[in-house]
Amino acid sequence: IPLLRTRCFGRTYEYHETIESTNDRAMDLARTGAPHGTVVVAEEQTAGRGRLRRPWVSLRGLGLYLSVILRPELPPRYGHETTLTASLALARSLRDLYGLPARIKWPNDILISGKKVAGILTEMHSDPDRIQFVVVGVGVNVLHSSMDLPSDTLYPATSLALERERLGAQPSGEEPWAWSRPHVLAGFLNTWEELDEIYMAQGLQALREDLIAVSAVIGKVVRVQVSERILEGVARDLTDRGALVLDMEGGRRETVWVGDILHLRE
Ligand code: BT5
Repeated sequence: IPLLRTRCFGRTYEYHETIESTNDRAMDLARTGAPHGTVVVAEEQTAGRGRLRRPWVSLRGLGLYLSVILRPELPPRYGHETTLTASLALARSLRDLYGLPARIKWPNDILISGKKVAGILTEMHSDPDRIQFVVVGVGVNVLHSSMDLPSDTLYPATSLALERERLGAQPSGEEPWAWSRPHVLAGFLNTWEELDEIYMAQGLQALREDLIAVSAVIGKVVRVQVSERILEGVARDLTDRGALVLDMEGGRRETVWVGDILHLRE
């Protein structure tokens, strides 16, 4: 991986031309002891998935599909924090290295100008009181033209290449950060390892302000599916643990730990 500057993320690395799902492969590797920071990358997935078994469209040569094994020392109820750390790392690397206004649609989608450019799927294996490992799967639409993008999605889709063209975004910084999948991958892993170290040492609260600053939802009216319930309210805040605080009609407050944002508006 060119320009990779990490100590641990991506140093153990597996590459596949084609695979069903990088998450399945990473779960298998993790079960047999693969270390923290192990990365599985594929050129193409034949059964890429999102949450709740929804499909993730994974086209050969156009997108970045990877999974990372993490071994945080946490009780299982805080496993979702790794999703937020990954979301922040991806949003930040796209902003800092490519000049793209990437935002987080809590907790696991990356949007640019309101369209979905990447999604994150976190799966974990744990004992009752301790996480054994977490696999964080990330799919990014990199080189897709508008014809390559799925159109039957919950949310309109976009790619880095399309947004670059539309916004005239330029890579910034001293190094030439190319619009190629290996560069996107290296920039993301470099940023993620830095944030993961902060997270492991100080907890998610150290990233809370940054998460709020690049949020696509804070301050907006949102409709959130929480198991069988649908909540509508103003997304007001994130807690130190990354839960979403909603102000509901009638002044009631709800804190959502896991949910799916179906709709947002100003
Ligand atoms: C996600 O789920 O957004 C998580 C996607 C994670 C994919 C990665 S790729 C590497 C690793 N291996 C895997 O098998 N998965 C991970 P969710 O929030 O449930 O969103 C899924 C929805 O996004 C679908 O139902 C579609 O509406 C939409 N979608 C599917 N493919 C898309 C794409 N390429 N671009 C934008 N939206 C897409």
